[in-house]
Amino acid sequence: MRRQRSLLPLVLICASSSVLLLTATTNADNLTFYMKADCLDSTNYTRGSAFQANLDAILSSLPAAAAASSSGFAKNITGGAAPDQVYGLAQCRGDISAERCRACLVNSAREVASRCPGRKSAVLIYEGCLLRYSNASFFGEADTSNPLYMCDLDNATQPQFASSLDGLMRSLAEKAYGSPRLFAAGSVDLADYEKIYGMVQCTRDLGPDDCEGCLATNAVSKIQTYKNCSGRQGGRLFNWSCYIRFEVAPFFNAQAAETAMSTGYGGYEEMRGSETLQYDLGTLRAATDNFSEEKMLGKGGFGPVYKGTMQNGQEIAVKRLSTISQQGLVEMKNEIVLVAKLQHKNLVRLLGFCIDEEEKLLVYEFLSNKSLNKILFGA
Ligand SMILES: *[C@@H]1O[C@H](CO)[C@@H](O)[C@H](O)[C@H]1NC(C)=O
Ligand SMILES: *[C@@H]1O[C@H](CO)[C@@H](O)[C@H](O)[C@H]1NC(C)=O
Ligand SMILES: *[C@@H]1O[C@H](CO)[C@@H](O)[C@H](O)[C@H]1NC(C)=O
Ligand SMILES: *[C@@H]1O[C@H](CO)[C@@H](O)[C@H](O)[C@H]1NC(C)=O
Ligand SMILES: *[C@@H]1O[C@H](CO)[C@@H](O)[C@H](O)[C@H]1NC(C)=O
Ligand SMILES: *[C@@H]1O[C@H](CO)[C@@H](O)[C@H](O)[C@H]1NC(C)=O
Ligand SMILES: *[C@@H]1O[C@H](CO)[C@@H](O)[C@H](O)[C@H]1NC(C)=O
Ligand SMILES: *[C@@H]1O[C@H](CO)[C@@H](O)[C@H](O)[C@H]1NC(C)=O
Ligand SMILES: CC(=O)N[C@H]1CO[C@H](CO)[C@@H](O)[C@@H]1O
Repeated sequence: MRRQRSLLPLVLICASSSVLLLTATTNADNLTFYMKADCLDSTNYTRGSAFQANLDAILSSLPAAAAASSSGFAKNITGGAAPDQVYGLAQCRGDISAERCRACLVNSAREVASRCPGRKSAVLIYEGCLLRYSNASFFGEADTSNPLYMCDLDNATQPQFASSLDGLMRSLAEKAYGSPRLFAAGSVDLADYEKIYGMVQCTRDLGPDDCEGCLATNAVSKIQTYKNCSGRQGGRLFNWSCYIRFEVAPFFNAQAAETAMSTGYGGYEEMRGSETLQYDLGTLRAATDNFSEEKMLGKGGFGPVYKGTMQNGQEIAVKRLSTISQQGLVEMKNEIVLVAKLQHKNLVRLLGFCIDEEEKLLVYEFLSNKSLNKILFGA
């Protein structure tokens, strides 16, 4: 029998060379559990400078922007040009609510200012969120620094632990880099009433390939052998680009994680409930001359696509999903997943949708060039 997990487990925190022993609460709910701050550049900005004003602006706007985005992620650039320009990135763990996302990042913004006062570049990682800024662009660039790790002091006792963990983490990594949120979480049965819970994620500015590199090639294959994590029943390995964690107790919201993995767009249910994204059928009829032949741009696997013009002049593309009732919703969900993936590469934006008794419609921004055709009708 494995030992009962204590309420205040000892956690070993190690950064390349320094080794610390800390007593900390690592319970599931502590999203502001502090993992690491790094004042990346020793150079200070000038007090009262334009850089500082831009930094203040970006740090105060990013938490709300990330929380408001359906993927819990935001990046922004303030200031017109170097040297006053500030690049900022904020991201929340894939399974947490907008409210908790915002709270976590507001905390980070405060904490980063006190841990790295005056610095031109810094990053702060909490369990639930990551905040990073710099005077130079780092978007889309994978970080290649050494990973940091934290390990439970308790050792796993089950003989099959290592192979089960390996299988779980590999499958999660594969799911994560194939998903728009670059996030996956799940569990595997270990023995009666025992499971291993795992989570993996990359920062959402990375492309799938860099995410795969960070997760599969590096982190997942290292987690069990990395320094003092060997044989432990829990651990985290992370750098500024990706993060993996495993425990023998649940630490994520399984249902929210499932939703995040399947749509990456904040969840299908969330979309249904979201007022802003919902279009009224009458409005879309009016915009497309009641789906007239003349407005039809073409026909794709899922149904015809019409060009529409909103009352304010905005041009849209409306996809009318074939109404094989039951299947309609499945198609729609697939479509949202597809578009969310494409959205990641900034191709075409899904503006919203309309679900009505007889019609299921997806509304995109209208692009006059080929990429729209490719997306709407398939390659
Ligand atoms: C969360 O963890 C941090 C340690 O990083 C601790 O200071 C804080 O009090 C914890 N919060 C809660 C609610 O347990
Ligand atoms: C930067 O500012 C911090 C805090 O004000 C100070 O401790 C540090 O010495 C400064 N670094 C340089 C290089 O001026
Ligand atoms: C970017 O930052 C500026 C300045 O804080 C803010 O006004 C703007 O709304 C932000 N944009 C996004 C997309 O968050
Ligand atoms: C950012 O700041 C560092 C340190 O002052 C400087 O070396 C670098 O050139 C700056 N980068 C940009 C793009 O301004
Ligand atoms: C776990 O195993 C390591 C190495 O085998 C040992 O040094 C350590 O004391 C063990 N930890 C516990 C809590 O038993
Ligand atoms: C991040 O950490 C991994 C984990 O081992 C390391 O190998 C990698 O070089 C770092 N960066 C990326 C993008 O993988
Ligand atoms: C729109 O077209 C449908 C048939 O496709 C028709 O039943 C409906 O009356 C039309 N509505 C308007 C406002 O023309
Ligand atoms: C053409 O497509 C690219 C993306 O492939 C997009 O960035 C650009 O804005 C499009 N041009 C027009 C005129 O829509
Ligand atoms: C038990 C164990 O693996 N201990 C190692 C922890 O890490 C330090 C520094 O890397 C090693 O010296 C120990 O042998």
